[in-house]
Amino acid sequence: NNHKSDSRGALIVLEGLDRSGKTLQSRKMISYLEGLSYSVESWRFPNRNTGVGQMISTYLANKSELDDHAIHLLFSANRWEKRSLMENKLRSGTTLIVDRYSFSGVAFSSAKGLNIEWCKAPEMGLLAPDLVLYLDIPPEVICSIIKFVVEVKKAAERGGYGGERYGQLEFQRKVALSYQILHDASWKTIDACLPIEYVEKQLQEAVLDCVTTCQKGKPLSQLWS
Ligand code: 2DT
Repeated sequence: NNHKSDSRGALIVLEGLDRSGKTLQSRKMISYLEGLSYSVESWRFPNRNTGVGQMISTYLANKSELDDHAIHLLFSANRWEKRSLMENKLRSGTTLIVDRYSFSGVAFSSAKGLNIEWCKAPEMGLLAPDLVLYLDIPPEVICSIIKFVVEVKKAAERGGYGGERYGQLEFQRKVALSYQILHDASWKTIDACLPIEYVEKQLQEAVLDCVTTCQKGKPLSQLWS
């Protein structure tokens, strides 16, 4: 049984409220790992390039209405349609840095009032991340930073807290609470109020540790089963 020595890439997920810095930090992690000669890819959910992804995108832009349960299942389907590709990449040694995953799915839908167990059910059997990095920043802080930036730039266009559907402070507060319920052993919470360079440093340590463990053959597991 040489299963234990099966080297593979790591599944690393970034979670956090809108504008908590996930996209910036995922870019930084990619260049960090590339610099160390790891094979690594940047992914994000929703993946708007599929048919399902286009329906999600239309919904997020407020150009369609969908029942809360229906959109929840679309977000989940959007992960399921990428599951086997994801597994192949990981098994072939590529590390995936994923901007949002099932935790966004559950946090956002349960913040709308859907039952949390109902929300988790369609995620069961998707690949479990080896590491979830939660960029922790209070919604009030994000909100005041954005107001400040908007004033400085007088930029009306993508101005408010989230140009898309989920922009309200009240709603982001609920999402933050939902995220807290989802914490488990694979989570590492990073204080995203700290300076960017400091956050970056902390992420690098966590990511390197995780990539090394997976290289040594940590088995892949599944979500919430
Ligand atoms: P971006 O702006 O990061 O593309 O996110 N969302 C996301 C859900 O409600 N359920 C999910 O499963 C996922 C992955 C979070 C788009 C918005 O979609 C929300 C913000």
